[in-house]
Amino acid sequence: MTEHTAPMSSTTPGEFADEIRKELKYTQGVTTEQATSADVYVATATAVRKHLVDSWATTQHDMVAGSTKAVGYFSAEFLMGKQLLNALLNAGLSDQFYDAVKELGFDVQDVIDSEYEPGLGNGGLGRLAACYIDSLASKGVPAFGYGIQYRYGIFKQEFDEQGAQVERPDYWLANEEPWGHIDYNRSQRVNYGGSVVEEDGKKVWKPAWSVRAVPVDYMVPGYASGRVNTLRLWSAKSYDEFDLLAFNKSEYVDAVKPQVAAENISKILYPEDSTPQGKALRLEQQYFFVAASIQDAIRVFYPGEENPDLTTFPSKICFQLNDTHPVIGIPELMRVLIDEYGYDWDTAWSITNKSFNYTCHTLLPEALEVWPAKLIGELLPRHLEIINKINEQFVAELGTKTSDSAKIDRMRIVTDGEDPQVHMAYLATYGGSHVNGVAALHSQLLKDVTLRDFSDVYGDKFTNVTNGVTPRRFIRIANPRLSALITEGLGTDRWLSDLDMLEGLVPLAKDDEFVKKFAAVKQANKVAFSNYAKREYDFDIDPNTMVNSMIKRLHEYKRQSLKILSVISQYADIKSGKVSADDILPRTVVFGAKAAPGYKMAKLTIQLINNVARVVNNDPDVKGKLAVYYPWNYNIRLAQHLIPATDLDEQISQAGKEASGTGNMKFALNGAMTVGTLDGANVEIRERVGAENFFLFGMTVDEVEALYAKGYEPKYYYEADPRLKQAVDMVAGGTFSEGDKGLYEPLVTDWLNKDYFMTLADFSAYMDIQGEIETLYREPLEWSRKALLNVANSGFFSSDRAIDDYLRDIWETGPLGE
Ligand code: CR6
Repeated sequence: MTEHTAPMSSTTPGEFADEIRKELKYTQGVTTEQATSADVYVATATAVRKHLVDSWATTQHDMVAGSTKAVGYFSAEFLMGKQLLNALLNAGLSDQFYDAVKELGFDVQDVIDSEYEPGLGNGGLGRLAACYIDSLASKGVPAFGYGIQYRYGIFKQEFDEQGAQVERPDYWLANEEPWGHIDYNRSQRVNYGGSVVEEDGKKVWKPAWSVRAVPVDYMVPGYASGRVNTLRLWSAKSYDEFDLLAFNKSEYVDAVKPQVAAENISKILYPEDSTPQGKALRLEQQYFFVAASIQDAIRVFYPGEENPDLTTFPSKICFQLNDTHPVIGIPELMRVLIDEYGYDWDTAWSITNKSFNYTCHTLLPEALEVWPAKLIGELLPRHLEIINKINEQFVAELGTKTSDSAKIDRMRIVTDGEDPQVHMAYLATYGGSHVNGVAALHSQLLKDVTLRDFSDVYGDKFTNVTNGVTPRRFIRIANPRLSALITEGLGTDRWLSDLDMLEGLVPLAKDDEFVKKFAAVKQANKVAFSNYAKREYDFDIDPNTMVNSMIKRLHEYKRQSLKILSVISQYADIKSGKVSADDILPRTVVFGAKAAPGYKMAKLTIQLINNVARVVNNDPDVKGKLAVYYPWNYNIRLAQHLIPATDLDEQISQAGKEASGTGNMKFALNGAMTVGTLDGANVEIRERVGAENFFLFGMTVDEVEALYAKGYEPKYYYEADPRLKQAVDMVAGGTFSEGDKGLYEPLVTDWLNKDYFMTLADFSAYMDIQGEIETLYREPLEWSRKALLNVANSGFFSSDRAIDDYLRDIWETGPLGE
């Protein structure tokens, strides 16, 4: 007997079909006969929302009326992915949906495909935020996601004839968007510029301009919790409809200028991840959503109160700062408490300190945001004063803790000198209660290296929360075949809200029949992916080859170069007949990655990959043995299709550079084997799944440091390994640029002379482990057994567990009382 705990609405398919018909008619004004798949998608979304509204209202009521502290997750990015299947699952309407759509005479896939994926994030950090609000709701913890509803999300990636990345605007809001509810009645004013004056001994900020922040609310339904939280994304609107005076002079363009400027604030997502963008507009965006959210939280938790007692604020809600982007919230809350509610500095500081916590997502010191004080002063003059005062207090406090003046100097939140700079990570560390890294190794390195001085003095603040991913989207929805098999194996579907239960599969790894079923699931997923790739990209992927994927942002530290050099080497070996036809293990290598538009090396790497794909895929000598595909515009939808179909996953960053990674977790949970370095969360994945079930290679953090210290010379490695030399020479010699030796020159020069991330130094180890990988793959049952053990031992990487860690160690709160 299988136990089913998944939510199940009592609505019948026929009733749900009627609901969809009604929405078509009364909301969209089309008859079922006139309707298109896109209409049916919108009508279904509207109908599902109605199923969730009561729980949404109750959750909000219980949150405000009760005494459970809520969480405000502040994030400049929420990479939500498509909403329909997730909402249906959590509303208990998945089965009814399939039947209802059929009854209405539509193709289910067409309806699902009609949803346009919102791209309001760059990569891991934004997707993590989406997983966390899913888990918070699924645990019944009252929470808000607070962010920005960008009008243009991450660019759409295309490749031109030469294989180079072309960025196209992603005007996602030009499509019907049934999920967000724009609430003009709960807008907030956000001020900028101007100056600070003294009035009656009080500092008064006289801003020069303001923007209206209008909330767009998205329901965040929990899985099997009966709770629905809110993702509140702010959209910028102008107050000055237009300047009539200018208009009368027929200067229409001038008349709408302020309006256009104001609305620019939420217009576009910056497409850089891991590198800060020191642009004024970016700071405007950061302040915009944070200021609106803080006012909003006060409105929500002290409804109608003129003079709320804000000393209770930290018991109502705490704010998590997702990276440094929302750190301006610290001086903002100070300003609100002192200037608007009349608290003294110390009281305000105590409230602020308890209200904020900070998650750091990087190890690269240059990736921590630093703003010129001058820029902050121009845009937020009162905040700069407050930041300076925080800095003075901090430096004085440090004086009582250490006599090391050089250290105090290094730690200053605002640097000394002519052009002072504000260190947002330092402000966050001092201004909040806790700082966490995102994997065990990362948190250790934060303490030992990146924020070492701070951990010396404020050691208690530092903690680790290893990232996690939601099993609802990344197993249940992305991989229904595997979900069904897990449920069969465990005799229950409760694992979907308690992922540690996957351990119950460990004994089944000894059962050959079960392992064969598991292998059959993977094979079916590969066939499904091959069909998808044909439909979407016109690729001809052979599902009987090993599917080997590398999907993530394009970054030098992630080392897509290492992968493509190895592919080139394999290609050369097959072509030269060095390996006999019988020894070749047919492989399909799939890349997915966007590069920041201004990141030249990354873009050149994309071009190289595309051209290697072109050469390899058109070469009859390697047909059926090696193929390379690069589906453009990697997004969550593609991830949901590719991850379940992958045999081998690449996590090959230079040790000490990837803070965590979350793709690695999704792959392990979907039964891919990983080839990886001891970096980020790979370390913990390997510990949990077992060293024998993980393909480890490459230098460790210590070895990397030692090599830097010794003086790294990439040419030495190039000369030492003929496979590497051949691969680099082929790139340099024009094999992948129709004889043009200039095209990849910047890449080749970098590899041979600088190679900061030591791709060349790790190349031999990477090639050597391929033998081990291929040997195991030739034993399908053993491979599948190990892959199954990856699934069984990866329950720890659920975002539900990560949220438990945050609740226990950082937020000190939990589910709403009944
Ligand atoms: N780029 C890290 O690089 C981590 C995510 C989420 C990143 C990545 O290793 O898994 O955050 N960092 O914690 C930043 O965005 C600054 C990322 O996504």
